[in-house]
Amino acid sequence: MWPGQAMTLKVNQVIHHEKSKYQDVLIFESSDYGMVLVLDNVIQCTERDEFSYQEMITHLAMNAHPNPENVLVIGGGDGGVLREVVKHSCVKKAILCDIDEAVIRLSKKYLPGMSVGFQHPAVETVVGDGFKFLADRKNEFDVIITDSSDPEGPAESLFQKPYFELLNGALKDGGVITTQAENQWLHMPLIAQLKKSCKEVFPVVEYAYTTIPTYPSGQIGFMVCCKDGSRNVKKPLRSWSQEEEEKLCKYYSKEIHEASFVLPNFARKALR
Ligand code: AAT
Repeated sequence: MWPGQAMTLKVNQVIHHEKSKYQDVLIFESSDYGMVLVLDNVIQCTERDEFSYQEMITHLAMNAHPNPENVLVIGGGDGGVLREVVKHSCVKKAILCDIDEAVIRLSKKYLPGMSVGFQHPAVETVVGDGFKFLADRKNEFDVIITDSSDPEGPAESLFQKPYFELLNGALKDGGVITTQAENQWLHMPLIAQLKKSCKEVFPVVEYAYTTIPTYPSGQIGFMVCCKDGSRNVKKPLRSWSQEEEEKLCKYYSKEIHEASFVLPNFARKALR
């Protein structure tokens, strides 16, 4: 998905390598980025920079909702998004549905700083396909976060309109979603198509992005959508005090929330 370019990390040691039912799963210890989780040759997270992605994909949605009590995470088997979700004391239930038990099992063993999210009492874990899981869920969640791998592989269906229709149906009134929405330097046609599909389902659809050295081209975006047409998801509805925010988050702040929706002209034009 990124022709003509590659990302290299120095490997200290391969820790684990297996073919799961769905994908090639590799965990290695890098020289400078800590432990790294790789699925089908694509870096999913490193201990050094994961917080940027996990905080942003979570708090953009959570803080665009007035009172998120029931939260669903699709994908996210490393547990990092759950760790962020349960930082919000209003959360009563957080369900995670990842297709691959191997990701959950290995993250619990080798990525403790992320999988700590599974230990919270509000968390329930389901192993299964996110698309199928959503088929039976109606009017149940305040926030749904799709922390999925790229569309080539088991996550393909999570980038298409029928999936957004299922998300919409599973949300309560006023519900908010975020989804992993790729890189503006590399995937503009894909992002434009994604935005179009979301716009056919949700009245509010906005693209935001974060910086992260170990994802292709150093950035990754999110589609943030809301069922309530009058909501401005670009401004946090709720925020922590600066002191709390600095204790809880290494990347996200209320200022970054707003700034992350400001796009360079080439991207703004392509997504208009
Ligand atoms: N927070 C780490 C980042 C990820 S993990 C993506 C997860 O999505 C994986 O654990 C994978 O098993 C899961 N997944 C893939 N397809 C499905 C599906 N159909 N249903 C449920 N879970 C699924 C994302 C990194 C983004 C990388 C960007 N290049």
